[in-house]
Amino acid sequence: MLSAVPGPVEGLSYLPDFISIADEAHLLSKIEEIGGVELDSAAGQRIYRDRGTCAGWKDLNGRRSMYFGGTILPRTSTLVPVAMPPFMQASYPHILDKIAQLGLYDTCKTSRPNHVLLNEYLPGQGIAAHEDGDAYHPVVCTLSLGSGTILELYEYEGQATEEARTILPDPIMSIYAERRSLLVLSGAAYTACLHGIAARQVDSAEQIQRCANVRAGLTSSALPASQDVDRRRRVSLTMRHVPKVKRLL
Ligand SMILES: O=C(O)CCC(=O)C(=O)O
Repeated sequence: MLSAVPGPVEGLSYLPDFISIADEAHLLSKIEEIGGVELDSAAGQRIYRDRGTCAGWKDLNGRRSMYFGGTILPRTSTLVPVAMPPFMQASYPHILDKIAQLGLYDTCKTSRPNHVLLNEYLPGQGIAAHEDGDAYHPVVCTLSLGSGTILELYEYEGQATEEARTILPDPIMSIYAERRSLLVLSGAAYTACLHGIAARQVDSAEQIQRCANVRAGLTSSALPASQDVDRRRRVSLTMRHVPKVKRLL
């Protein structure tokens, strides 16, 4: 069951074991295939193939990312749609159907996310605190594959204005996103906070125990109590709904 995570910020929900171990292995192998990495021996550089789905790893801010569903035009926040790969859409493990069943997107035209951003984090990599912005319906679901991590929420200092916004250095709340879990950001967590992942090799037992979902007993029983946890390669699927979609002729 998707549970609201109690804490100083409203709008976080968490569902451990959203997918099975077999689903996770299947998704990771399909992502590997569609990532299409090959080495350009002449230039000695990695080349990532685009297989007609807009997919293929791209280097972005020191880690690899790719997206499914199409490109979002920055000026108009409009999605130029491209079919998702079958393993996201029409076939096993039916992730987007499972998300639709949670009812989080019932007010959206298609009742489900239409855009998926994949981020790969190697141990020691993270993502700087940021907001997702208003191109999306303000409900974001993140599925973690391969490794857990700690997502931290940050606030702006005082009455922030668009021009002068200082981010408070200490997170206001943290969540342990276990592998195979679904984390949902909505409400104030989406609209009033920033989120990020510290670049670390290991999450200490203390850091994990501070996480609001761990304190509330919402994590899976497989999470080791009072142990440091090494980060491994993690692939996250951040699923969002873009309300404005360009009609293709
Ligand atoms: O990988 C994650 O869990 C977070 C990703 C994220 O914040 C983003 O892509 O905007």
